[in-house]
Amino acid sequence: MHCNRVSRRQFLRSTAAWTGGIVLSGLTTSCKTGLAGTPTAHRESRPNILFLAVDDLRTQLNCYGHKETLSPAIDQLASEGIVFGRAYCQVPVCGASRASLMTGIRPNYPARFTEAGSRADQDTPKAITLAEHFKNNGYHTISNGKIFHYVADSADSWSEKPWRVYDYDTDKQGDWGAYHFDKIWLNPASKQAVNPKTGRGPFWEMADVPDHAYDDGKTAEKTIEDLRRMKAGNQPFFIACGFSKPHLPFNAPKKYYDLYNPDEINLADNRFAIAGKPPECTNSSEINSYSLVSGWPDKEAFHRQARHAYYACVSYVDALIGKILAELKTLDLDRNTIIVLWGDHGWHLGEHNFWGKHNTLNNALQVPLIVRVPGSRQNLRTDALVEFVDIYPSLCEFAGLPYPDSHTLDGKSFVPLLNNPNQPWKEAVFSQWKKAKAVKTDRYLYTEWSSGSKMLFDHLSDPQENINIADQPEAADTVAHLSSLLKTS
Ligand SMILES: [Ca+2]
Repeated sequence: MHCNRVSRRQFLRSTAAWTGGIVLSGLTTSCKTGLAGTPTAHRESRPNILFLAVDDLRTQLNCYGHKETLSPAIDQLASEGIVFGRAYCQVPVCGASRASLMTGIRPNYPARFTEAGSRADQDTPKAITLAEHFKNNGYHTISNGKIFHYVADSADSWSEKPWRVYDYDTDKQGDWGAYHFDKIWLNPASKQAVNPKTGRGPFWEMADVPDHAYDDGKTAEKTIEDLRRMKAGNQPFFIACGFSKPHLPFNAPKKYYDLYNPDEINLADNRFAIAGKPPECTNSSEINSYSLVSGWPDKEAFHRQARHAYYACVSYVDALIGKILAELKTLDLDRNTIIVLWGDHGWHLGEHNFWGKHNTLNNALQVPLIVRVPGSRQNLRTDALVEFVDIYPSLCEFAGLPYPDSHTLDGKSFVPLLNNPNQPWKEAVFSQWKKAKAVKTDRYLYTEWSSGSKMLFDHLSDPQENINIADQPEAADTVAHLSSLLKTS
């Protein structure tokens, strides 16, 4: 097991502690702020948490080396904090990934965290979620937009009823388009192009509207209002703000599309099948539930349009994040607020002619993760392997909270990496997708299916994952080692 079991006493004796802006990692000190669990926690004794989730955002950001994507606000955040260059989600689908992250518990197919609609309160009913743990320790916790997949999941984690522009309590799988059609697609032309099988509109649109016309703009405004409201009080806060873009459909205000010249958008240069790909490794069919996916003059035109639309949504969300971070600074809350930004899983943008998530290729598993801690060193980057189950224990350590009593956290706090980003760290991180188990090490990404199929990529010689070398005789020892690692996960 990859657990990091630490008793409350051990934790308080050896953890880092929040000291009003400086992370003291590795010091042998008691928690300076005293025992956690006091419902009267004071603002100055605990850092606030601003928890920014971005749906379906892969590392398609300027600060991750994708220079063609315009993400100035996130890049600025990255320059003030630490970029995790090799962070991995536990499950490449919304609900399961979020449920795992918010409980700090790994998926275990088929028992828990396997589906798009997985719920933490159903799969792990006894677990205290990350937000609930902060609430129980004196924080005022707020959920805006998409944090859990369903707004009703673990709703008692929050001090206030979790907020969304439209209440998804009644949302059922498959009727998203019909249910919210007039709210999601704002361009009148989109309503004329409906996929007859699903009732959904186009996979992309641009409408000449202000930021707040789409849901994410309203979610940002609500979050800014909450920051102002929390500023007036003395209670530390944990505000989670979950944006729904760049999840399909790629709908964003026109001005974000206009940031890009479509003729200059580069396409994936490996738009071909993986050599030796097991049949179990498949493309996502999600984009096909929308309209305007077919009928393009050629494949390149479709690839270019889909990338353009994804980039526009990234820039839209980036601008909204910029507004929130500007308000945080205006309110002088930035000096004692820890910011965590994450995308819930990766996405394919035409590599191998794949679009979307739902497999164990690196593009579906690798995620953006950026953390800014006031008073900590800035402009850091680490290539240490970290995974989403590490976020729960890390935030406990940042805030000087003990780990929850309800369950064992499967992750390991990455707080020490802020002091030394290059130190030896985890040998491997683990992901699952249905009957596939995957392990990522420094050099390799290996997947094993319950059917016996295997897939191995050497990221040193083949970072694009174009050739599955699992069956090559010279890879036998590597496969045996990685397979043994999987059995420990
Ligand atoms: Ca997602």
